[in-house]
Amino acid sequence: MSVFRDDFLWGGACAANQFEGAWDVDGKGDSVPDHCTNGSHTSPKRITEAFEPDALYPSHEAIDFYHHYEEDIALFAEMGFKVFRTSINWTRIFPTGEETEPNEAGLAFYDRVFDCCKRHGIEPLVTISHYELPYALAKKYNGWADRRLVGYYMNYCKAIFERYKDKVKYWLTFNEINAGTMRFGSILSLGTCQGYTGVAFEVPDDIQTRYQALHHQFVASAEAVVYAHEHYPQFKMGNMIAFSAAYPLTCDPNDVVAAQQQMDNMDWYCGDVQCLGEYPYFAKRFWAENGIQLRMEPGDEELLKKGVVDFYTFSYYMSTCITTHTDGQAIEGNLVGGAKNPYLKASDWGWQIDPVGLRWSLDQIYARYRIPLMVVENGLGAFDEKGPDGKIHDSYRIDYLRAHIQQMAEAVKDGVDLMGYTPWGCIDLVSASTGEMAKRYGFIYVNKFDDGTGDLSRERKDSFYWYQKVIATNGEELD
Ligand code: BGP
Repeated sequence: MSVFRDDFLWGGACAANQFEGAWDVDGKGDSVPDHCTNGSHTSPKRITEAFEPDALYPSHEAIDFYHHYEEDIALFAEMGFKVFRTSINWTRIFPTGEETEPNEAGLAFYDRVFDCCKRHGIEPLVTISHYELPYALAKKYNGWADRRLVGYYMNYCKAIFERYKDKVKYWLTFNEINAGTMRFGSILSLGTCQGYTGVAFEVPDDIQTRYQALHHQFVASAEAVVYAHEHYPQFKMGNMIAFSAAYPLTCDPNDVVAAQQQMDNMDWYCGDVQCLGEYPYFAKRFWAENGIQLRMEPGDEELLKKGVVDFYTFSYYMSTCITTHTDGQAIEGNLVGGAKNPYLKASDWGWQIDPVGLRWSLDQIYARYRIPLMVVENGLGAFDEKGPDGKIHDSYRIDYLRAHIQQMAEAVKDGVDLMGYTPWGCIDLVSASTGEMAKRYGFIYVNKFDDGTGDLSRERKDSFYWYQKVIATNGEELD
């Protein structure tokens, strides 16, 4: 007997800017990622205001899901997907973010995508904003630093809610909203990069601006949830957090406190606002010690209280260790690095692989919020080489996913209410951190390479057939 619910949502996840391509087609405007060049593990991607003729902008073509969606969704259906997590490209609907009328051609594209999902019995799970802010809003307003973004976001939400009310039930307000607690977030999610050109993740940091911008996102998220609940009671509204599982490197109590603070700032700061409807108890001290003066408007506190989400979703790739000692060896990671854990191995990109940490995270989150959870990103970014038979034998990816599913099952046995699982990049796509194609996550291989070449053809990897079996047996058959 499977431990997972009968209606468990098995599927996969993608984000518009990382796989759609067609960046200027059918009236689409340019978004912040459209201004980012490619990079690699060793050479960072850049953001440019003007498009440089010799530079490569990977989002412009990506894997061209825009013109391959029927083929791709058919492949997802062949694996047995129950759910497909994707995002709407804000700039397809409102090219600069400021229009009063949505772009019909953009809306029609997602009608086609959701209809195609429906034909295959796949439920869409839509991230409203996944690192795809209209560039015009970054340029004119310094992104979310300006409270007027709340209004533009709401215009966008109202347009897509009304249009897709019969096609989409599950919505996530912001991807990895806690990216805003880190410098990375300035480019990725907050768009607080007005006038900046250079290495993307080296935007001059201003913590006051960042936390104010994040507050505006909380307000926008809450307003969207309240609006959705009032007008579309059938909707289920979720948040999305890049979950950082942080362990103390040693049992030195100072390390324990440091690890706790890391999780407070990275995980619970945003989770508490979106699930409990208020800033956590430690926020005041954090603001004071970091010189942050948060400007709240009358009514904000009530709005946050009312706008709590129905379910909690998160990405989980790795864990990290925190230490107050100087001898820890640094590691890289999804948004956040830390110290090396001697018990864990890392991916080729230095992310420490820790399936047990997923069970621990699920238990921690569920203990705190007691609402249904969903793992909406997880996976192994790896170099895939074709074997002599011309196929991708990605046993390393299967091993990674199997171990994580086994730990999800343990968490379910612990009593966690887990709704579903959508591994990241179910079809190969552009990396958010480096802009590479070479960092592949998919069950489906795409012939597209870092230099922009490739015929975009799709091929099933070994993991495709493996995942098909996992879904068919509701997670029981993992070999
Ligand atoms: C998350 C993002 C995704 C995705 C993933 C993998 O932070 O929500 O957009 O890309 O990480 O990261 P990367 O692409 O850098 O390997």
